Amino acid sequence: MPTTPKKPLVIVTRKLPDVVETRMCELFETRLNDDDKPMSQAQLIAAVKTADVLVPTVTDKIDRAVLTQAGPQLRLIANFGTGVDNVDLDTARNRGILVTNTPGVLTEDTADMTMALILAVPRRVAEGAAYMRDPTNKWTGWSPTWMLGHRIYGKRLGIVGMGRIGQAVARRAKAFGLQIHYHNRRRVSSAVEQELEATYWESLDQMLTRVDIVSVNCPHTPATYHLLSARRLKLLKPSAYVVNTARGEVIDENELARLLEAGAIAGAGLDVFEHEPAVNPRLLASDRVVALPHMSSATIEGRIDMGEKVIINIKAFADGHAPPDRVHPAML
Ligand code: 8YV
Repeated sequence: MPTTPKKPLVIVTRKLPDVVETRMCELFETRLNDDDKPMSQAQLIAAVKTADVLVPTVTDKIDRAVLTQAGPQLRLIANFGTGVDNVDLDTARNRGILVTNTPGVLTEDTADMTMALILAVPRRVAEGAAYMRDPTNKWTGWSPTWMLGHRIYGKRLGIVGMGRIGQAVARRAKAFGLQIHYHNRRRVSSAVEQELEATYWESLDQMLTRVDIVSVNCPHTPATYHLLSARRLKLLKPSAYVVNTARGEVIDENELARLLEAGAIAGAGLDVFEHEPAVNPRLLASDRVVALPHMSSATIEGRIDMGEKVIINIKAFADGHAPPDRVHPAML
């Protein structure tokens, strides 16, 4: 009689949408985290000692200290997320552990939220909404000189990182009348440049001196850590805005806070922070900042799509095939 292959033991570090968890439990021997409390390092180590597959998220640091404790049965880290800066990819590769992610399915949602911040900061959307909600304020009606923000139509947007999300931001921004400028390791195809009427800047420094709004849309890798360094942030015009829906680590957050306080930058729309979940209090204190709790990809549709990608990667792996979303460090 043929034997049924053993189902892999899959440990999921955070609560996922019900439909995703149900399907995972049908397909694999799955251990869930019902109370959604982030795992401690000791719990992560215990998980990698027994799991065949680990499903972590951005809140789990799967670093060298964790990976060197992994048992030989751990063969796949199926990250629930596109960014994989939470995983030490070199150590994983050296130990023969595959890493997969969930690319593509959160592009449009993240680009929508980026556009929302590009609008919200110059047009003071959060400030206006907070004013109306505050019971100590009594709105006395329209005034020609009150709540004036800045027009975005006709301004220059500088996109740092012209991958899937950067291009999706550019498409939206173009429709709002922004002129698209971008910096990327590689120039994108001329067809894409033509569609977006986008200007390529090989020099990030030069682009920063010219743009009115900067949008960070590149992954966080060793090469992009503090890409917007103190020196580069100082190149921005005092009227410029900074929007970040990628990773906090790409910007020198302390310097950003300092420049905002000094009035050397006009404002910032931030969905991500350098030391999450800690947020620099100087940023929160500034009325030039719209801060969001890392929610750019937070749609139920997106989370289910991410879960489906994770399931497809694990299923392919369990069936002896190459999972489709393998992460190759050299390609990051
Ligand atoms: C996710 C993200 O919500 O996928 C990413 O890279 O930044 C987020 O939008 C999170 O990472 C899930 O792990």
